[in-house]
Amino acid sequence: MIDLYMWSTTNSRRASIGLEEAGLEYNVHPININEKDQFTPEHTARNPYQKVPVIVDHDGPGGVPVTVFESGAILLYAAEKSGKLYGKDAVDRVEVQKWFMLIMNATLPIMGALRANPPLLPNAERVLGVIDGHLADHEFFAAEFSIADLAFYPRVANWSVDSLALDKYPNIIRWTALVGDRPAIQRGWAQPG
Ligand SMILES: N[C@@H](CCC(=O)N[C@@H](CS)C(=O)NCC(=O)O)C(=O)O
Repeated sequence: MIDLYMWSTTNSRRASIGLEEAGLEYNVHPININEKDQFTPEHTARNPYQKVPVIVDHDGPGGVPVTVFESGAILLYAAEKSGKLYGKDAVDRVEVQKWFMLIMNATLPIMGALRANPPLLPNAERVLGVIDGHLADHEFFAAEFSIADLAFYPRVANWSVDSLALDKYPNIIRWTALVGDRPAIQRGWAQPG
């Protein structure tokens, strides 16, 4: 069984939708970051960076318990453990990896910093233009729904910075609706309940 420590945040829901789509069972433990629950000694032992989400898999590789922090690492872990969400073959896995890295390394940090740092707008528009162009002729980032889709969805589903209107990106809008219709996404998005 997996324990998921999360709050009702974009990064946390990346983990809950990932576990749902992977078909892995998990128990949710709310960590109320408004009440500073992330700074308790118990949570600091799980994640020295004192953030959510974190998972503890009591049946990790070889039956050894493991703790995973960082939502991207949790997606990779869920894909490895389930054998799902990581491309339909070795070639497609390279597609998943490219888009997953572009999203985690370039897209999310820029979008996340935009509210506090408005001059980043051209950078955000540039990378979103690349993603919109890719989604113009791809249903998902790779041949099948994957961790690349899971990485991006929480950011755009929860977007609220006025300077950047996502309706300039019709393919991202179409893709967001398609992903949001998936029952597993809806179950994960409803967490922590
Ligand atoms: N890169 C991390 C970011 C995690 C993160 O920033 N979590 C926020 C909630 S969305 C948090 O725990 N904030 C509490 C704090 O910074 O004290 C990830 O993807 O997991």
